[in-house]
Amino acid sequence: MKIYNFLILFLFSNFYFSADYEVRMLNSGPGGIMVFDPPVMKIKKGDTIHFKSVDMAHNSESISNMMPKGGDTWMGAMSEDISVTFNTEGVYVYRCTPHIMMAMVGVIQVGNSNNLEQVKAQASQLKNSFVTNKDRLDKYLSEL
Ligand SMILES: [Cu+2]
Repeated sequence: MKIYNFLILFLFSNFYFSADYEVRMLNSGPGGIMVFDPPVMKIKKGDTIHFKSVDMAHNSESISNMMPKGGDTWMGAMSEDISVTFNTEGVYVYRCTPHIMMAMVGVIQVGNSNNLEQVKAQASQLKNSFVTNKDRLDKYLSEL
């Protein structure tokens, strides 16, 4: 009976308790100028990331061709927090809309990384639009 109760508790905790994480949007952080911190996250399906507007004039926006098929897109308002819950597994690259030229991007892996090769192919295109921090996205993706 005890074991049965334990199993029930275990199942419930998996289904109903998902984790919450925070990513700060910064003018300057551990990884340089104009960064998401932390820039690379590995989370589970159903987890939520709160993008915190710490410094002004940043946002978080998904990139439609750098995410898994069927994943939800998001578009945060400038200088405002946004919370995103990830219900589709795969690798997501997102950007700060005004600072994409400075490679203000972040990477989130939700569960598996089945679409990583496709994301890397798109990354080599996106890199061309970076004026500074040209190697940043490659570095992030290599950390997965
Ligand atoms: Cu920004």
